[in-house]
Amino acid sequence: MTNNIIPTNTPVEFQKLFTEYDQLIDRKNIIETKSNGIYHRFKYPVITSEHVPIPWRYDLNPLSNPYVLERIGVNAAFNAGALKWNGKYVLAVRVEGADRKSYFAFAESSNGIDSFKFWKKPLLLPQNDEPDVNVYDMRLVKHEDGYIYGIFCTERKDTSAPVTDSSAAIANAGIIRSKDLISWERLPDLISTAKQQRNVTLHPEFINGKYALYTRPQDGFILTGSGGGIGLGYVDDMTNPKVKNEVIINNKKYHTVYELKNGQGPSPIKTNKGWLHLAHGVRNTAAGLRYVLYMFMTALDDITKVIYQPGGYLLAPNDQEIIGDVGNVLFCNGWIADPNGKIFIYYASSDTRMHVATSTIEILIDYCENTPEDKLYSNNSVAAIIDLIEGNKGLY
Ligand code: M1P
Repeated sequence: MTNNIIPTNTPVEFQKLFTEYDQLIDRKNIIETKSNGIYHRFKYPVITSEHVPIPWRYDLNPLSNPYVLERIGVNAAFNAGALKWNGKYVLAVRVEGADRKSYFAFAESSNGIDSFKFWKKPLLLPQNDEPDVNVYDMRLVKHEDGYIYGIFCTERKDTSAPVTDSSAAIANAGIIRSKDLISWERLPDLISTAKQQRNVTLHPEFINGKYALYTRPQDGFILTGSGGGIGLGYVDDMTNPKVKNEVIINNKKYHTVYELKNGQGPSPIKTNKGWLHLAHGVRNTAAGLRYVLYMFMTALDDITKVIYQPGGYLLAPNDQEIIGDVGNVLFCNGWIADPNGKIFIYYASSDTRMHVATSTIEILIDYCENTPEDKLYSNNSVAAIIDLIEGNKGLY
């Protein structure tokens, strides 16, 4: 029994909640045997809104809650940062309440694929002078300076917008750091020249003695305007996080899966062949925006230089993943590489739930090196297929 905290005299309705909850947490995940060879999906999501602990949602006192009503609803649990910590697979989950406010809550699992359990309480985020209205999409990265950084989007109302626009918002990167994932120090928000910043994360190593930050500068809250692309800039001191020399290292491009916008996912993983990057690419369709995940690699001696970029997507919404609060979206801001080379890709579907897909460093390098790049014209795509067919002559 996962949550043996209900006294035996608890009304049976409350006990039922805990029993069902425990069954969900204890459910074993099942690897999908059908695979393209690049990764394996799993049958069950690893975290959903139902994984949020009962005491966070219910008043368990029968006197004040005689009808066993859920008092604080959860809308979704998605877009989690990830880190291997004390031998556990730890996710910093974006939990979104029924009130539309997101917050962060840590959950951990021993094997990375199932039995994720939330820690005792969600994170009460330290605030700067201007409080965050909403926070989301934390990237967790262990930097070589000895700190674990949590870089997330902080959103506030755009007070310069006309009063008729009640939705206008400004997004920026909020930054916290810790040495134990328990006590967190809030640093100033990112200082950059862009009006909006989302999808910011930290390169895990110093570059020429400076912190290197992946950014995504854009003009509007949803639309990139003249900005967009995955940027890279440098910061001298994280306690005064002013980004300098920001350049775009991976741009949006016409008629690709990242035509409208893109964003760095988690911090890149170092390999002996280069840095592995996972990002999201967005295009427009008649049914709205479609978010997919794609990969690229950058050079070990120059992290601004893309050395491989397979054409198309690595992962796109599949079956039930297409449906959710914001449909047709895959988003990833957390992955974990084990010392044996196994990789756990924690991705969210349709702004609703968390999944895992597994692969290895070796396979993802092979995927990046040997998948034809997008040559931007249909006929070039056909030429790549014909090359493959020719190469396969006599082999089947
Ligand atoms: O709704 C899809 C995603 O939209 C945003 O992504 P981007 O920053 O690329 O525009 C984010 O708000 C993300 O949380 C969300 O999943």
